Amino acid sequence: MANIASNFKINGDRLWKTIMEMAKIGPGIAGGNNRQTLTDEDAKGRALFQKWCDEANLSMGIDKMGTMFARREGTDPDALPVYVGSHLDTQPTGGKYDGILGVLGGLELIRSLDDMNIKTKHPIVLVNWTNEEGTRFAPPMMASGVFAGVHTLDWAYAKEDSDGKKFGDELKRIGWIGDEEVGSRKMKAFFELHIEQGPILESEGKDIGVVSRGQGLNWLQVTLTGRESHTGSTPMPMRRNAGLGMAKITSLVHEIAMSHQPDAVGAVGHCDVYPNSRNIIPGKVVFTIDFRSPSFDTQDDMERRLHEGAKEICNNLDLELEIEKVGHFDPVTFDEGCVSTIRRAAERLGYSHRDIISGAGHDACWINKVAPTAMVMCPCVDGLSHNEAEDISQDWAVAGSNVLFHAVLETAEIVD
Ligand code: HGY
Ligand code: MN
Ligand code: MN
Repeated sequence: MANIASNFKINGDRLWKTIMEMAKIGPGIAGGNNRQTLTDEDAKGRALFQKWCDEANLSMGIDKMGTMFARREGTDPDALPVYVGSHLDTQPTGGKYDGILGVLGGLELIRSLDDMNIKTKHPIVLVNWTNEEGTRFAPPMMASGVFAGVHTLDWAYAKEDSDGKKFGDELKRIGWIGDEEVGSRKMKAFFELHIEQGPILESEGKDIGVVSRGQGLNWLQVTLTGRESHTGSTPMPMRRNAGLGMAKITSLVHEIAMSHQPDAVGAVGHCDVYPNSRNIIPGKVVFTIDFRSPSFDTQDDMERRLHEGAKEICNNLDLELEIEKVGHFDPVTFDEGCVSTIRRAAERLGYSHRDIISGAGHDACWINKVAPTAMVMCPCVDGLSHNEAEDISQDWAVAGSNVLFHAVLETAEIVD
C-alpha cells in the first residue's frame, strides 16, 4: 500500500466556500442556522448536498430514515467501505459548523482524492445522518440509533414534534424517504469530524482533539400537574403551583450535577408552561432534564437522586409527578485502532493534539456499536455551540479535515 505523504492535504478554500454555501440555507436570525430536521429548509440543504455529490460522481443511496449515503467506488467493489460523515440538520438557534463540518469535510476529502487522482481499495461512503439534533423529534442521533439497532423504525416514525406532526409523515412530506433497509450496510470503519463544542482545545492551544470517549446522556421528561388558579386571589397555602415545582427540580438538577464535578453536567433546556398566562398559577408544566457523564455509575446516581428528590418536592407541593426517559445513550469508548489512526494522522501532519472526551453526543456514539468508529475534533471559539454565534477559524476546519482525510485514506488503503 502506498504511503500517505504528509503533503496530502485538502483544498481549504474550497472547503470553506462550500460550508458558507450550505450556511445560506435555513439562515437563523443572528448569523447562524435554523435548518431543523425534516423541515423545508432541511430538504433544501439535502438537495444542495445531493447536487454536490452528483458533481463528484458519487452514487447516492437513501435508507428508510432518510439518511443519505454517497459512495465513491474503490478498486475492490466487494471490500467493506470506509464511512465518513455527520449531520446537516441544525438546532433552532444553531451554528454553521455543528455537524456540517463533518459532512462537508468528508465531501472535501473526496474532491481532493479526485483532484489527486488517488484510488483506494475500499470504497468510501459519505453520510448525512437524519435528525442528529433531536430537538424537533426526540431523541438525538435518531437515525444512527435506528441504524445501530437501538430504536425500531416504527418507533422513530411515530415520534411527534410539538405540533403533533409525526416523524414518518414529515419525512415523506419532504420527499427524502428512501427504500434501503436501515442498518443493512456493513462498514469497515466510520470516522466523524466535529467541532468540539467545548472550550478545552482552544484554551490549551491544541489544533486537534483525538476523541477517545464520549459522555453518556439521559433526557428525562418531567410532567408536573397542580391546579390553575388566580395569581392574585389564591392564598399561598392553597396553591398547587406546578411552576414552583419545576423551579425546585431545576435547582435540584444543578445540585446533583455539581456534586459530581468534574465528571457530570445537568440542565433543563426545554420547558412548556400551561396555560402560560401572566395571572394564572401554572397548573401543568412539562420540561426535559439533560444529564450527562462519561461514567455509568454517575449517570445512574444522578437519575436515582433526581427521582427521589422530585418525589419529595411534589409531595410537599401537592403535585402529581410523571418522569419519562425520552433520550438515552451509554458512555462510549471508541475503537482503539481507529483512534490511533487519527492520532497518527495528526502527528504526521504536525498538528498539536490531545485526547479528549466528547461532551456532546454524536452519530458516531451509536455507530460505534456496529463498526470500528472514532472521531476527530477541532476547536471552536470560546467553546460556544448550539448558539448562532458558534464560530471556528478556517485553519481549524482545514486541520480537522486534513486529519480526517489521512485517517480515511489510511483505512481505505491507497492503490498505486
Ligand atoms: O445533544 C447533543 O449532544 C447533540 O448535539 N445532539
Ligand atoms: Mn452535532
Ligand atoms: Mn448539535
